Amino acid sequence: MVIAIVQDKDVGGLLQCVTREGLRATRLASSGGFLRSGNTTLLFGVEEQRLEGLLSMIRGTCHQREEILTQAQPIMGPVDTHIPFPIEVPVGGATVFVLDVEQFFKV
Ligand code: 2BA
Repeated sequence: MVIAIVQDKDVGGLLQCVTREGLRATRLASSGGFLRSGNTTLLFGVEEQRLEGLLSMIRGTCHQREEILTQAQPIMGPVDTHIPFPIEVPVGGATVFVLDVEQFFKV
């Protein structure tokens, strides 16, 4: 199982690429705890032999960008109060978790 947190701008290209290769994906709307802005979490159930192919599609389609943070978000602690705003934060390409799946079935 691959969980990829992807910037919204990169999702279309990545999904086009993976569906062309016959891989399946589930798209969840999500948002980051730091910027509090929208991103997309993709779940891919993939066989081990197709894992590297999927990871290179993610690497090839997801790019790093600078996002502007204009004010402290409520979740940030007192340490953040000394940050001079606005600040530029590098976001992405993609944040990827690869997990072993114990069972997979459909009913
Ligand atoms: P955000 O939490 O909104 O984070 C956006 C970007 O802000 C991060 O980009 C990183 O460059 C910066 N950032 C986040 N937390 C920070 C902190 N405590 N101090 C300084 N800079 C910080 P990415 O690392 O590319 O992460 C993009 C998005 O991926 C995150 O959005 C979050 O939704 C997710 N993500 C990243 N690491 C994660 C993790 N370990 N667990 C769960 N989700 C994660």
